[in-house]
Amino acid sequence: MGLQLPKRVQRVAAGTMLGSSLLLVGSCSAEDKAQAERWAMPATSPATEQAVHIAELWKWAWIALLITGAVVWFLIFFASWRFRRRSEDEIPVQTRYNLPVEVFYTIFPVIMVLVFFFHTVEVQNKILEHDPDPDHVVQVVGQQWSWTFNHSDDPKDLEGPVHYTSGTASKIPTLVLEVDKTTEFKLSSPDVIHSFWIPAFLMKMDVIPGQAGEERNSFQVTPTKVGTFKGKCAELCGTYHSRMLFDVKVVTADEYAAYLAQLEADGFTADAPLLGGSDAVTQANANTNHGGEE
Ligand SMILES: [Cu+2]
Repeated sequence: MGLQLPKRVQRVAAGTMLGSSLLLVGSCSAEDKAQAERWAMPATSPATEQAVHIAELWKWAWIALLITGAVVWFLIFFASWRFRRRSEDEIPVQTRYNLPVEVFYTIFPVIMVLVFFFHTVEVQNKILEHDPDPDHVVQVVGQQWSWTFNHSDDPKDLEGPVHYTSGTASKIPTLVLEVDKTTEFKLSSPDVIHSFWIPAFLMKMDVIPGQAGEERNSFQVTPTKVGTFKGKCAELCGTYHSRMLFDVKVVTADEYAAYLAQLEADGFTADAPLLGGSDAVTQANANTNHGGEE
């Protein structure tokens, strides 16, 4: 019994495998390599102070898993080579109930899960930390099927006057943020659950109806890179879910002030944040939208 290939065939097979895996490694493009170096995270990330913690957690999780993989692969190949069947008439020792091995493979995964859990909770607490005194507050409204961004004049007075911009069916809105300043996003939805996601920030949060103003439906970011990023809705929310895109522009302090002044000059000012629903401006401003590429 047992498939015994001639030595020559074995050698050719081993050579082919080695050759093709070297070829695979060698054929990686510069883009593949850059992607591997950032552990397949978006090229523009991490673009906030908070995202750095997530990028680190992701990286170390990969490293831990690759080490685990290497140990497991080694054990598989070592055991199947070392304890292979060596002759036609004898089968290798059939070991059962090896207590140390069983204890090892029961306890070790539990320890790994605990370590992952500990670091995940730690990072979650860091990225959900609320600075009681943020520099800016933006009330983000996700509504079927676009976004409204209300920039509060005074971060302390959330009911007060705002400058806003709103997307339409044909034009996606732009969320403008100031670099190196902490902005708090307060999420609200007048209809269904959406999810506010800026991939370069490595962070998304569901936009839950009925939670407007609640701390648990808000988070803060401190963008560290000037530039334009993409945003989208990450929760299937209806027919035109795929249209819930937006741009994010991180700008300098002067540009941010100029942007708010421009919104005001163009009449995109309200006494209170527009929270969608009957307030919904998505359709109302269909022709005069301030999509914002000034
Ligand atoms: Cu949505």
